[in-house]
Amino acid sequence: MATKYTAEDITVLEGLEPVRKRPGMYIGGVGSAGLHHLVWEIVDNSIDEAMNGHASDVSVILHKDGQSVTVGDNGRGIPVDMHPKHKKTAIELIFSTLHAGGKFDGENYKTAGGLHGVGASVVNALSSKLVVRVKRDGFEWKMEFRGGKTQGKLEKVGPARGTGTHIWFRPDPTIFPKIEFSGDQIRERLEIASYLHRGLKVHFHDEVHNTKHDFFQEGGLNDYLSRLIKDGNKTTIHEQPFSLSKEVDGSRIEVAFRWTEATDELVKSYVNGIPTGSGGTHENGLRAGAVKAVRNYIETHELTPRGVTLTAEDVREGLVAIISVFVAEPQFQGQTKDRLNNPELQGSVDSAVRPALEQWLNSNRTAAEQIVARIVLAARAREASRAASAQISRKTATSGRLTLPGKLSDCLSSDRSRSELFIVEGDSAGGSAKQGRDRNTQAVLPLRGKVLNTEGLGLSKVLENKEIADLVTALGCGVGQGFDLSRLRYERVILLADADSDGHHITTLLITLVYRHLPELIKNRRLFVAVPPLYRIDIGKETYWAGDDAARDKILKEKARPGSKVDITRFKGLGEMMPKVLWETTLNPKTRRLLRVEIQDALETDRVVNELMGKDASARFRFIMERADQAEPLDV
Ligand code: 1YM
Repeated sequence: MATKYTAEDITVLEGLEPVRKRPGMYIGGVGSAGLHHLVWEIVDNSIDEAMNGHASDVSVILHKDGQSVTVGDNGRGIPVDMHPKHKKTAIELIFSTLHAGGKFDGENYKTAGGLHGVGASVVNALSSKLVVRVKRDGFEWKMEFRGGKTQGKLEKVGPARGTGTHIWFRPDPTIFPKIEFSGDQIRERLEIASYLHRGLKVHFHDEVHNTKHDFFQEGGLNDYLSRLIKDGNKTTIHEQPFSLSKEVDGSRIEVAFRWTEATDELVKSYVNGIPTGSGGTHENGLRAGAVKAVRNYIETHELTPRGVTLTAEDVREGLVAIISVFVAEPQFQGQTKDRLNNPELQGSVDSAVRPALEQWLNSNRTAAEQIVARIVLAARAREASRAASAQISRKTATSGRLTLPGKLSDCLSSDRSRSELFIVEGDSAGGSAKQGRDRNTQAVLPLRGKVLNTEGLGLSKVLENKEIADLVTALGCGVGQGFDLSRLRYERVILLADADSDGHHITTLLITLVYRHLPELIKNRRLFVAVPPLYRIDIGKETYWAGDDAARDKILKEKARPGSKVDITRFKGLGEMMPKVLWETTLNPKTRRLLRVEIQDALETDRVVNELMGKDASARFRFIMERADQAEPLDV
């Protein structure tokens, strides 16, 4: 219960002249921000009254002239009784003297940010005209001021039902060079206030734009969080947000957050309902507490990934968070006074968030797993793109070279527009390709064993596979959110596997990997499949190469004369091909055939890749890429 307010409780220090002389000291400046500050001050008094349990509705009207505002509430009404010592009414003291404040018991928070209850008098001092109407004890009262000075006595208008305070004011044009209130700014601030003060009903009538808004958010911060995620077009990682509302050492701490797939971090912070755009101790405490909780969870459940260290930034990537604290004596810092500086808040917030979040993770295991996977992914993407950017200057920096996979035989030229990467199945085929290639422009990366089937796997799982991680590193363009085509180290990425069904399977797995995790390579027409020959056909002194049975038969039909000596060799694999032959048939841009991997129907491709997953690989191969015998040779 709030202590009953009487006029005796007001401490008077001085008149309003100092405010008119140096407005900047009280409202930050006389520009647009200072002008709107006047509205916030009066609104804050109404919100205080509501938050202390005496009012349910706050209303604001931006009048048609765009230069005057009315703020009202249905609270107790500003006291109108006479101050025994000063022989003035409470309302007059509140509006016409500086540092006059009400009496607050420990249970109440004053939301006023830094002005500590002097808001009403500051607004009055800086208004050419201000009219306050109070309904209280069965009557309506009215008092008028000009430039902060009373215009006659407190007037008893007449009997009235209900209670409340309404203040109309017009800022002083001799103080503010430009008086033009922004309906959008007021609306936004009021809407946010309705999120920060759950259950508060806020009404805004913008007479300039002829619009009316009613804000009431039952879900409080959680509703605000949903709005931030929706407005930012962010994809969430887990179903339910984490939220907390706790009293610590006399401060109220309210927090809501959720992880998204976004690569940035978004934290909105407030102190006593006032935005702290430059953060401060409460934000620091939130970050520290959240990071510690997640790290603890990862350690306790032995989820630490191999080969990558999780930084605090990894943990916070994609986080969308709101922290709202109510503090008895906020200290603000910084140029624009929008950073909270109360040192005790950091510890209070940290120690409120950490155990609560840890407990939440433990009782929401699905969400916890999704969050941890997201964080590991952030770490892997960070390391992959760091490696990639280190490689960018592969010709100039030796240290950059060292981070490339050891088995990559890179090309010598640093001209990316001419360079190609062959991804080759198996070490022996890799050996032939390495010897047979044009080492100036062609790089070779041999892959060992079967490639991981990535269909249906999350990026973090995919990157745990060493072969794939090496491939991503060699490409240099990063993966997932960190993908950047401009950092791709090669003009063409060419898959080279045996012409048999095993080879097709491997090609299919690699296309699946690219399709799901590096789709930009396909979209930008940078992925190709090489067509190595399956047959060598010697007819007399001439040698021909055929990629499949149909090509073989065509050559035999067209080239073989009756009686000519025909010798057909079927290659077992690329590995047994002489390097020179491999160059002639498969690598040499002048004579080879390449198939470009294209997606003609994205939805259909998605369906097929999905459907055929784990089924006959060569069938899938036929679906995904154009068939060799249908494809036009590419002039690349
Ligand atoms: C449109 C702005 O100022 N409402 C309002 C203000 C006050 C009270 C009620 C009030 C407070 C108390 C007792 C108390 C006051 N504020 C101050 C000061 N609306 C608006 N509604 N009875 C009524 O705090 O004990 C003094 S009274 F000075 F803090 F601003």
